[in-house]
Amino acid sequence: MRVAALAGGVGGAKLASGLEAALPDGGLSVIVNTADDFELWGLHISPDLDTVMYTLAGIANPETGWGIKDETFDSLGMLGEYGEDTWFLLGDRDIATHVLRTERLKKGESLTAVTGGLSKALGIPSRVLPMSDERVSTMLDTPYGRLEFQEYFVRRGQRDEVLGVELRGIENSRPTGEVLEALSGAAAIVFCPSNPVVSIGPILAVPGMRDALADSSAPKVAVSPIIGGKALKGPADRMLSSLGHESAAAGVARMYAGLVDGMVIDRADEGERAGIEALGMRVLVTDAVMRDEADRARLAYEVLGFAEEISGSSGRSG
Ligand code: FO1
Repeated sequence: MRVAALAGGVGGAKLASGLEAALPDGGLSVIVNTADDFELWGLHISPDLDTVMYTLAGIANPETGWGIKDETFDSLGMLGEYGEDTWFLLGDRDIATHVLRTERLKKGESLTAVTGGLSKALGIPSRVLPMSDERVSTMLDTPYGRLEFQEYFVRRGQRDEVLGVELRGIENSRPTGEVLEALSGAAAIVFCPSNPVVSIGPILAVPGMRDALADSSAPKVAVSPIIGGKALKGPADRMLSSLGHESAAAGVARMYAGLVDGMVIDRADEGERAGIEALGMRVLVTDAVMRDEADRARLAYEVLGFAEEISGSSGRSG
């Protein structure tokens, strides 16, 4: 069974690792948001690609979910000594990833090829695919002014109200051949529990992505990143509210209406089942919190079972 998953950072990477564990080697393709990418000290940094890569390679920092475990920060310390502002915590080992990525991109390799090479070297059996090889940057309008995503997220600690989102460069982006192939060959497509505005949103906004999803006859299932009205991690709940969406599993379902066949929601949100079903979606209520690896694998099995059930009941060949 081949599965394609759409993912952003930490929450998406966790479910992706569960899916990888539940599938035969090579069965999973993860299509990752790259609109958080930015440049620092001349390095091309792709936080979500790296979070997914490190998680699937089993080397992610278990406390933060991003970065590498047992990391040291001597290079950053030295940059600080030179008087640089060290607001973005780049670890010594992590820096090697950015150095190589930057070098290979400069030589003309695509981000897809670079990521494939890094993933292979880390022994990852799945395909980690940037949503597109063109550069897209999430810009956020806040009362403080217009901020690049990482300035908002890390430098200013997500304290600003988000009043608008611009995906700079999105009109010139397109899904890569690898992404299109992953979607057309998938027996199930999973929207991971990532921020629907700034993680899944940019993936869906790549021109041609929605058509590719619509063209696929595979069942499409989304896992809500909002539980009991709150995001498990990050600012998704506040962002949904300030942008006029409902900070609830049903609010996420509304954003995905017409795109997905089923929503996976937590037991805490059982009361929202009828509202989501009214949108024409099937609903699976389960424990959607991933505390450890066992939870990731269990949720992944449940998600795949749910997709299969949808496939069977709608007469899909998927
Ligand atoms: N997140 C933080 O909250 N603070 C950091 O200093 C930070 C550094 C960092 C370095 C490399 C990397 O790949 C990710 C890093 N992240 C950091 C996470 C990242 O910025 C966010 O999780 C995503 O962009 C949101 O999906």
